[in-house]
Amino acid sequence: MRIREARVIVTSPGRNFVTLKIVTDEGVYGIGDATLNGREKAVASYLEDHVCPLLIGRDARRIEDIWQLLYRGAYWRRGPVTMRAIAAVDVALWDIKGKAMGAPLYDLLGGKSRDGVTVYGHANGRDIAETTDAVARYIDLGYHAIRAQSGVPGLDKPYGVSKDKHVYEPADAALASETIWSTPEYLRHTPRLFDALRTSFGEAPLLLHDAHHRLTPQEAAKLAKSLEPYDLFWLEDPTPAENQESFQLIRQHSTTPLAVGEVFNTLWDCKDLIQNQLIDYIRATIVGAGGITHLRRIADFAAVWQVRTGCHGATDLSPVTMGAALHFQSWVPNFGIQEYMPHSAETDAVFPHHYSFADGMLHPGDAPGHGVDIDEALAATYPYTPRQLPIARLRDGSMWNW
Ligand code: KDG
Ligand code: MG
Repeated sequence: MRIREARVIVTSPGRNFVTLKIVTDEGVYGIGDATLNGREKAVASYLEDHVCPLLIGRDARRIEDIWQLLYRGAYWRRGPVTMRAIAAVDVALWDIKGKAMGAPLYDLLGGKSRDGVTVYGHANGRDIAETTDAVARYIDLGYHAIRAQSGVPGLDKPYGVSKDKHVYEPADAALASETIWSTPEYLRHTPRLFDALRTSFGEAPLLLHDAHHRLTPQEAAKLAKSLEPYDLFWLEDPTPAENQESFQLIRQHSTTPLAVGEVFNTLWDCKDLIQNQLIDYIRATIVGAGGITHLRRIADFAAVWQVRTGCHGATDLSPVTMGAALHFQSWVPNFGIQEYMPHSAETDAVFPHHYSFADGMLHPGDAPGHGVDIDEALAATYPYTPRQLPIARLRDGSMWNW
């Protein structure tokens, strides 16, 4: 089964997505997601100019060899652009293999390890009262796990608070919009938020929070310690995971579980955090970390240290990534949780899919491959719209981490 065609589809049904479609000489095709929020065209060019020509004529069944060709063969390894391009090819080829064999992806990986994939939803509001209302709505919808973010008094646009209560879409301007950040207010406010949530909802809901890389190690330790009474499922990205040894400082002060890795691209980015037991959940996902072939290696490595998966699942990861992630998470033995932000109706129409939500879980469906398709005619009606993620500055104008 030879690859006859590989083409890139850039579409913007509510937000931008980059999709790779690989077609074989037997007519079976597969699709993969290559979206890199705010930098979409870089991956589209990497694929079109450098990867697609390499694929033509190759045996579509040789997924591992093609993965190694793209990783080792580029000489320039790793990074968000390269690894997304590799992920798109890898996922499209797994999709083809599943369709050719008439098997859902979870069966190719070794079969289901669970009945459904527990997901967490995103509750947010301009203040604690609004976030409390949002958590109540998620509980009504059947969610057992909820991420809670709230506006901070004195801060105009804190991370994670959306205009639209259901779809959180931070890439909101053609050129990055500016936000102001102040850590002291945030550190005082966040324990009050979780105190209010536990008072309103008791012990049962699994509560999560994302600090989005904004704290220093000492501040992160302080926050993790102050959140201990509220028994979080996880505290995400408390500090940028560049200097990974600094996580030791957080660990010394708190037992709040830590989740890191939505910006990681390979096992090399997370191996120290995992093997030194500095995190509890690894957030790497299919599109960010080289596809199923590489994410499987990360998950197996993490299992040795009882670190569990918590795949990134924001709306900038297309339904193709969500579908593939749900098959992966249905199989992976060391499953933790899956992030879920439903896509808009426009996005869902362009990417018809077999996954569905019931009782706090997503189910991948039983269609062969990953079960997500693309309606190319509809996709063509949504041209690319330049959008970038915001930036953050401190009150004195210094650049900070958004
Ligand atoms: O594109 C950036 C988003 O994916 C990111 O800000 C979302 O942090 C995020 C999360 O946890 O979903
Ligand atoms: Mg995050």
